[in-house]
Amino acid sequence: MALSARDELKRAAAYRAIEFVEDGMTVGLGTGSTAYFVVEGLGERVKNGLKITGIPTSERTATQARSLGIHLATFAEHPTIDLTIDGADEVERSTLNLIKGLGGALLREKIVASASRKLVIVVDQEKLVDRLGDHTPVPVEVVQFGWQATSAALSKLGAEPVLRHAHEDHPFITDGGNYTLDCRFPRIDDGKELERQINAIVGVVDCGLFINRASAVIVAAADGIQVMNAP
Ligand code: DER
Repeated sequence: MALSARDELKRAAAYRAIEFVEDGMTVGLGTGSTAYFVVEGLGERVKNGLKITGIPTSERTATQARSLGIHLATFAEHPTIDLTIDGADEVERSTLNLIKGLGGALLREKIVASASRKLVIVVDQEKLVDRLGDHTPVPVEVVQFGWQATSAALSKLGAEPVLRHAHEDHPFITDGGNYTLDCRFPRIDDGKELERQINAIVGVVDCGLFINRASAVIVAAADGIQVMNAP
């Protein structure tokens, strides 16, 4: 089936990122439609003899990786990860700070990112923004119990929290068994401080602000691929 123009860009960014993967690496495998192409490309290289160990950031990524013969492990065997390749929902041009989580996997993604020596993000050009929050709400993963009170506390930070649903009257449940509140903020000037305030709220597990975490961002555009390195 022919790929859309946007999927071609996502695939191009993904295949460029795979060039960073070396034999013997432990590789964090991201989640989402761009990370899908990363796992696809790694599967091809594994078929050609590449030896890697994958740490998946979601059950769906684990299923895809297994189907392609990629050896998976847990943090028990590999507490440190050499390189994680993942997507993002927004990339702030000037800082490479990210909003992640629209794919529903922010908690495992952030745990894997935190345990990684390098985090390479793969996006198409539409994900680039001048300021975090320009296009995307900040996903916040919260425990189910008392989520309404947690939502009220997030509103006090200036957010408009919306409970994410999988179907009409079924809230989306993350791999970790939690809810997600998508929080649109009017303006985000200090992502680190906002992340601290959000994560200080009782009931919040973590949020999709990935501040000072990306080592590099690979951006695919119609006129080519750009590798942006963190300042
Ligand atoms: O949830 C995430 O952070 C995922 O990486 C995802 O939202 C990235 O978006 P994509 O599906 O366009 O790659």
